[in-house]
Amino acid sequence: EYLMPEIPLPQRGDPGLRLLRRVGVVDPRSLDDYRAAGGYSALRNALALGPQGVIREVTDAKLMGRGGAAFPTGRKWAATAGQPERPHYLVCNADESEPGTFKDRVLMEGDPFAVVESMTVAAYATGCTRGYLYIRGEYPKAFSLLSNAIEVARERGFLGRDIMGQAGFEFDIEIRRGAGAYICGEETAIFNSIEGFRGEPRSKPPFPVEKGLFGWPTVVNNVETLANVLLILTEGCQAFQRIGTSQSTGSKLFCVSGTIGHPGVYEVPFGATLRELLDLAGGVPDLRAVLLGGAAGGFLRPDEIDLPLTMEDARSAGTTLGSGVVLVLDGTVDVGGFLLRIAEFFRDESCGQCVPCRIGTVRQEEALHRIVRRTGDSQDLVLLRDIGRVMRDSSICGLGQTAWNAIESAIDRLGVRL
Ligand code: L3W
Ligand code: SF4
Repeated sequence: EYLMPEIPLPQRGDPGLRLLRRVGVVDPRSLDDYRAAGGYSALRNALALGPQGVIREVTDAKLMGRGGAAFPTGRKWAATAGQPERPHYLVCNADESEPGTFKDRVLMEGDPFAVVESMTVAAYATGCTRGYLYIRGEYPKAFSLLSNAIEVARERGFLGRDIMGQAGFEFDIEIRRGAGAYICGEETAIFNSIEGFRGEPRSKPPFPVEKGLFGWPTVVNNVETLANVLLILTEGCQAFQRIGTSQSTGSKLFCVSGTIGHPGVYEVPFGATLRELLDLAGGVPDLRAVLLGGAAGGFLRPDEIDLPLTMEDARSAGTTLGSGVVLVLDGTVDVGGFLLRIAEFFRDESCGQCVPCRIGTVRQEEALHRIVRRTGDSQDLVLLRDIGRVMRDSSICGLGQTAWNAIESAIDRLGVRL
């Protein structure tokens, strides 16, 4: 059993912040509870709108992916729906392996029927008959609750044939569990893993929307992205867009961890500042830095925490919101040791398929170790930058391309003297 992060529910009573509205409120094993709390009204609305109508709503809501890359969901769905070949597949990416990320777990454990319903809506819009829920192996409770939700939904006519009485609408879900590899959260590595091959990323393009699982057009969406779709369909895209900013619409789940009073998952509208979020989580008297966006993200200094939390502001500040990681470091943290831990993580998790990342992550850790432990010479920093540039420019996937991000930002933006 893993420790459940504290879930404050400041969003309750606030009509704008509702991704977590059923978490801690409904019994996650009960479909009746779920329906009494609004469950399956989004799918009913989707069936009335028709597949094109659903894609239009999601596009007009300007929903962007919440797994880190912020790709427009409507564009992804339209691209898959438009592929003439059949079958189409849907994959819900519930691998959630980014260090400091635990938001999808809260949704899956607290509102598992919403995951099933949102996958069914996505399948309806994009013409998928089969969906895979790829969940990290370290989430046994979420796995059990989701397995139950799928089974119950199937028994009650919410999965299978003629779903909710809609003649000809057929869709079912299979769960696959990861086995501890971070890289299996990369969308094409998921395909290989499901197909029974080593979990190694494929080169893109072709993008999954054209050639994905088993070579067929495939939609891959993160759990939180799909949770937003339910809100768009029940509230309408106009109401959804009123929350957040003109470019970053809706609200966002942030995983606040590290040296802070009340670590946990917090839902705030896009545009709330980092300072407001830190205050909501209990504040930090002796703030040293915040790692925003995870191991692939970047550090912010204490004088930068008035940054509005939006995709566009994070980009302008040279970082990313990534998967919602807000990792707080106060004056007690050994920053050099923390960076070494990040380097060790990337060295461990590189799948080894391409040379720049396989060798680069090892050399990066070695050079950083010499610098932090003061056993090297002045050339080590030059070497570190060279390795970082090569990994960024020539690795196949995001792991190698971003393995130097946090370390570079600690040196250049935080002014950490190594
Ligand atoms: C159709 C095109 N589709 C791109 C699709 C692509 C994918 C999505 C984003 O994630 C992030 C990084 C970290 N036609 C398309 C297209 N797509 N062009 O859009 O694609 P891409 O390649 O920009 O990014 P990505 O490799 O999918 C990288 C974050 O992931 N990360 C870790 C995340 C971890 C979690 C978690 O633990 N829960 O989310 C590590 O790098 O933030 O920004 O679907 O197919 N022309
Ligand atoms: Fe594997 Fe790293 Fe290459 Fe990605 S960049 S394919 S993780 S070796």
